[in-house]
Amino acid sequence: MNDGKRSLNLFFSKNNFIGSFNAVDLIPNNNVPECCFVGRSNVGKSTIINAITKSKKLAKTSKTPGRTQSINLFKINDIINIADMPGYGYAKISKIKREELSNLIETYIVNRNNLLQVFVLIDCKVGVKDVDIDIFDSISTADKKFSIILTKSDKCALNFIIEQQKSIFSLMRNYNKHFIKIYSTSSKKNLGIIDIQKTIFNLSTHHEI
Ligand SMILES: Nc1nc2c(ncn2[C@@H]2O[C@H](COP(=O)(O)OP(=O)(O)O)[C@@H](O)[C@H]2O)c(=O)[nH]1
Ligand SMILES: [Mg+2]
Repeated sequence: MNDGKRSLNLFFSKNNFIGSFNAVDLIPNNNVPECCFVGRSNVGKSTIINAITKSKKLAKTSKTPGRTQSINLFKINDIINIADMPGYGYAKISKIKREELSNLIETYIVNRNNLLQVFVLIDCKVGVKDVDIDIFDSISTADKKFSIILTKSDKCALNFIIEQQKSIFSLMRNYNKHFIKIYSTSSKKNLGIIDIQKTIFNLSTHHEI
């Protein structure tokens, strides 16, 4: 097991930043399998990408919500891309900017043909909000697969996490064609990160584009 862990870490430690894009047409590497991390602003998208790649600053993290306003693309081991998406649902940016960002996210989900899986991050303490449901709807309409990652589990008691999972599972009955599974994670405590690594690793090897 430890060896598996070490080789996964080695796999993910070979990574590079491809670029930052504010239009889907501009994103290169559309022949490489890709997964993306979406979720509300400040939910922990960039932090989990750093936890997965075992790097401190591959993806820029921030205490201030609403910072990332473009799609940041990373390549892992030359064989799979990870996209760090702009956060949605942040109230303190203008309505126009908010709409621009949700259009960018939606266009990406619909048109990015090499996108194999979407990870939707949900803050364990906060749970699912209407803006998250909009994203589940967009992903299903685009006929893409998604999994849910509960983040910041270090902030919640185990019972609370279990209740949160139960309520999400019952909501997911509406999405059974596209929903895959729920992961419970803490980037801070390195919990559940290896399960995401395994999934991404498998995507990189068993893909069809
Ligand atoms: N306690 C705790 N805080 C976290 C965790 N992951 C991220 N954070 C914090 O949440 C804030 C937002 O994280 P960030 O990755 O920038 O969120 P993003 O906007 O979704 O990319 C930062 O202050 C992080 O340190 C976690 O697992 N546990
Ligand atoms: Mg971010």
